[in-house]
Formats: sequence, C-alpha cells, structure tokens
Amino acid sequence: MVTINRFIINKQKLIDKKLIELVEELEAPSLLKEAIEYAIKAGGKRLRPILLMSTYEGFSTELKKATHPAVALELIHTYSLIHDDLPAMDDDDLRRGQPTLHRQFDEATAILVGDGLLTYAFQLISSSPFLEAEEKVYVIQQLSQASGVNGMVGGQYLDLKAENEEIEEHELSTIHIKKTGALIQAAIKIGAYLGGATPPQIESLQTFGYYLGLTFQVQDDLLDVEGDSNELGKLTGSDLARNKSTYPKLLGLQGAKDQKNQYMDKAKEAYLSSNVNQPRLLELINVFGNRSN
Ligand code: GRG
Repeated sequence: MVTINRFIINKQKLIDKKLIELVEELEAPSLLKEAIEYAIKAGGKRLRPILLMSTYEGFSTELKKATHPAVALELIHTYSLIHDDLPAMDDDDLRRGQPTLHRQFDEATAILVGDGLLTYAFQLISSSPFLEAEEKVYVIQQLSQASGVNGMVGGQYLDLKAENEEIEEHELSTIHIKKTGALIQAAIKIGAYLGGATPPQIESLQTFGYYLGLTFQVQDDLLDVEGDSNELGKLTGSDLARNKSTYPKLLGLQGAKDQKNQYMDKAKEAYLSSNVNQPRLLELINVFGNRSN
C-alpha cells in the first residue's frame, strides 16, 4: 500500500486533471474564462474531493460515480474562497500563493467567477452521465444544504458579524461547523451514499465528518498563529490581527492543541463505529490535524 502522502498526491493529480478538463469545456467570454482558469489552476490541497473519493472507495471500486461530485465540491469550495477574499469580506491580497482573483482581475469579475463556479457545480451533477436520478437529487440536496444559509453561507455571515465581538467557545464552534465543517461533512456523506453505505453507516460517518471539520479548523487557527507568532509565542496570527475569535485566542495555544486532539479522538471513534474498512480515513484524520499548510 502506498504512503498517505503518495495516496494524496495521486488523488490530487486525478482531481486536477478532471477539474481542468471540465472547466475547459465551459463556453464563456474569453476574459471570464481566463479568470475561471486562473482560480482553478492556482492549486489548492483538494482535501474535500479527496475525502469524498476516499470515503466512496471504502464501499465501492467503481470510481466514475464519485468524479463529478468531487469536482463539484471543489468548485463550490473555490467559489467560497474567491468571495471570502473580496473587500466586502476578508479583503485579502493573496490566495494559494498568488494575487486574489479580484486583485488580478477586478471585483465584478471575482463575484461572477464565484457565481459561475457555484452554478457549474450543480450543472455538472444534474447532467452527469454516471449518476442515477435519485443519486443526483441526493448529491444536489447535500451540496446545496451544506453550502447555503444552513451551512457555509450562514457560517460566513456569523463569522463576519462576530468580528470585534467577544464570543464563547460554543458560538465559535457553531460558526466553524457551518462555515468549514458543512462541506467536509457533505464530502463524506456523498461519498458514503454513492458507494452504497447503509443509513447507520452514513450517520456514523457524518459524526466522523463533524469532528474532522472541527479538527481542520482548530489546526487552521493554530497554523495562523504559529505562522506569524514571534519568538515569545505571542498570539499574532492574521485572524487575531483582524480581531476574529479563534481557538488559540479563546483557549490558549496549549488549550487549542488539546481541543484538537480531543476532536481527532472523537473522529477516530466515529470512524470505528461506522464499521467501514477504509484505513485511509483514519490517516486523513492525522493529515487534517497535523497539516502544515
Ligand atoms: C463567501 C459564502 C462564503 C463562504 C466563505 C470557507 C470560507 C467561507 C471562507 C474561507 C476562510 C477561511 C480561510 C477559513 C478557514 C478554513 C478554510 C476553509 C481554509 C481554506 O481551505 P483549504 O485549506 O484551502 O482546504 P485550499 O487552498 O487548500 O483549497
């Protein structure tokens, strides 16, 4: 069996190839198309599609079914980052190591690229030749719920409103479960459902996704602090500078690390109770919890 790093690289290559192929099929005005390709070709870890495919492979070897849902998920994630970077939201200059889309092109283009990627995700699923009608409905339902006001959009709203506010840990975790966790959970549920998991298995894997999403977010906060902290270990990350609540700010550095370890343990427990034989999911807990970017 290849190492988890090699497994991830192989999946990234597969996803990138399919993403680029499907985006190149789009008929769009040339500058809009150029901006879409700029966003898609900038890289990114592709963790959500990897998670969807890995979960799917715990149940089935017929990978075709998982391809369009995996690409759709990455399109939605990419849209969310483009909109998150806009001046009205986080006002960021850099994303994935290059100028944000609105800096490279302009704000209107960035809004439209985001809108275009989001709608293309649903076009891809609804017209996928590899999915049955019932499967399409399930995938569309999961993706729309996870990315809409019940999920990512709602979480983003709460996050923006919480800026400069004192919030409690349970409020912070609600923000992150919606903003970041919902898409991660959707990746796992869609992979499990399409692979043929039973309803109790989907339920356990949903819990797995819940704790994996929180693990991902605490690590994101820790990376933000550790990337920017001075030699005294002072909390100086960019989210902190913008006066956003983060786990290290609420719990201290060690407290946040302890919290992350608890979430990782709970994710592992949920995986074990699902009775799925896909050890890659266990390895992905470590990848999510210990990633360095
Ligand atoms: C604009 C509706 C709307 C939502 C934005 C996801 C999000 C909601 C904002 C991103 C802000 C942020 C940096 C959140 C921290 C967690 C996160 C989603 C990090 C980026 O995801 P990665 O690390 O990115 O998977 P790559 O570039 O590897 O795809």
